[in-house]
Amino acid sequence: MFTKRRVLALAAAAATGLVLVTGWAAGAQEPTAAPTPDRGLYRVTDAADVAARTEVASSGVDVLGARDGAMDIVASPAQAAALRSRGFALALTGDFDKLLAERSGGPSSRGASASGVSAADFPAGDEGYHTYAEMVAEVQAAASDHAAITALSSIGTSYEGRDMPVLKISDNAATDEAEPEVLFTCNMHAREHLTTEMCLHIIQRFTDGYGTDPTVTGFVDSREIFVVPNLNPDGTEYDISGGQYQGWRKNRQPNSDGTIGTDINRNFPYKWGCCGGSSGSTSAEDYRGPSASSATEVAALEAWVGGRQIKAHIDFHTFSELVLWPFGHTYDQVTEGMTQAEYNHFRDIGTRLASANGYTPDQSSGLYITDGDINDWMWGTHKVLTFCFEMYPSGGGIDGFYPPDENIVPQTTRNDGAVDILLTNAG
Ligand code: 0X9
Ligand code: CA
Ligand code: CA
Ligand code: ZN
Repeated sequence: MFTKRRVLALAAAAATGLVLVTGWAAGAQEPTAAPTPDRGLYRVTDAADVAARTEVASSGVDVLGARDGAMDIVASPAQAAALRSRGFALALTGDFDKLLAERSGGPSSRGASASGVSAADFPAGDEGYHTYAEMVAEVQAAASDHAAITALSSIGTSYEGRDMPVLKISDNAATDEAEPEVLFTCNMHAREHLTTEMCLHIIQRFTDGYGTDPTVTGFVDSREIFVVPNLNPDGTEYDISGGQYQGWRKNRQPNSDGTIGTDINRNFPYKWGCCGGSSGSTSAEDYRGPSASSATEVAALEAWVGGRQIKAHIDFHTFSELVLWPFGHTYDQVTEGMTQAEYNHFRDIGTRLASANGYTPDQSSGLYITDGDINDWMWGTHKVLTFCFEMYPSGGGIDGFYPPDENIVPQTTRNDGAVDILLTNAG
C-alpha cells in the first residue's frame, strides 16, 4: 500500500471522525458514536487503481458495485477496520439491513398485508418483477404460444431441485440445424433480479416479433437463440423470502462448516481459484466452492454447454452499466488462450456493444480480478465470443440491486441494439 494513500486515508478518517455522531444520549455529557452496523454499507473512495480494487474485492467483503474509482461494499466492523488499517478510505453510507428493510416497505407492512402475498412474491410495488414460478410460467407460455419457433427444455436442476429452463428460439426449432448458436444467461447472482427480466424480454421480443419485425425474423431464421432466464433459482427465491429483500448473492448450497452458498461466478472450471480473484473462505460473498463445478448450477450449465456449439454469449448482471470481456483472471490482454488478434476482436465488438447501450466498455479485469468466472470459462474452454453486461443503474448502494419495477421496460429494451450486434457477430 502506498504511503500516500495511507496518509490520505488517515486524513479522511480524521475529517469524518471515523464514526457518525448522531446525537446526545439521554443524560450523557458527550456525543455518542453510532454503533457500527453488523453489515455496514461503505463507499471506498480511493479505489482508483485496479490493484486497489482487487485488494478490496479479495478481502472477503461484499462488492456491490465499482465505478469511477470508487467501490460500494458491505463489510462487517472487523472487515471495515481491516481495510482501514491497510490504508483504504471508507465512508460509512448506511446500515445494509436497515436499507433492505426500507427498500422492501419494511417487514411489518408486508406482514400486515390483508391481501396475503405469498412469501415468494416481490415486495409491494415491485410486482412487475417475475418470481421463479412466474418466470417458469412465462417461458412455458412463450413456448406454447410460438410452438413453431421454440423448443423448451432444461439445463438441469438447482441444488434445491428447481428446474432451470432453457428456451430455444429458431425456425425449425425442433431440429438442431447448422446455424450459429447464441446463448443468453441471467440471474446467476440472486439479488440481480433485473437480469431475469432482461432474459424474459429477449424471449418476448424474438417470439412475439417473429413475422412482423424484419430484424427479429432474420435472426430467428438464421440463428439458434438459447435463453436461460435464471441460473440461480434457489438464491433468487431466498432473496425475496421472509417479506423483505435479503441482499443475497450466492447459491444456497450448504458448505461443510454450516455456512451457505457458493459464488456461482467463481466456481467455473477454467483457471478456478488461480489468481487471487475469489475467496477460499466459506462465508465470503465470492467463495469459490471446495472444487471447480462443485455448485450444482455450474455443473448443470457445464454439461449443457458441452453438448452444444455456442458461438456467442452474454451473461447479464447488475449493476454499474458496463460491457466486460475476458479475461478476468489476469490484467494481461495477451496470455495463454488469448492472442492479440482475439483480444482486439473482443475489444472491437465490446466497444460497439457499449456504444449501442450507453454502457462503459472494458476488459473484465479492469474492474477487478476474478477467477472461475463464467466468461473466462466460456472463452478459455469453449472459444465463445462472451461478454458480461452489468446493467442499470450506473452506481448506487444496496438499492442498486433493487430498482423499482418501472425500470424494467426501459432498461431491458435499452439492450436491444447490443443483443442484435452480438447475434450478427455470432455468424
Ligand atoms: O464480480 C462479479 O462476479 C461480477 N460483478 S457483480 O457485481 N455482478 O457480482 C463481475 C464479473 C466480471 N469479471 C471481472 N470483473 N473480472
Ligand atoms: Ca433454425
Ligand atoms: Ca445447431
Ligand atoms: Zn452479478
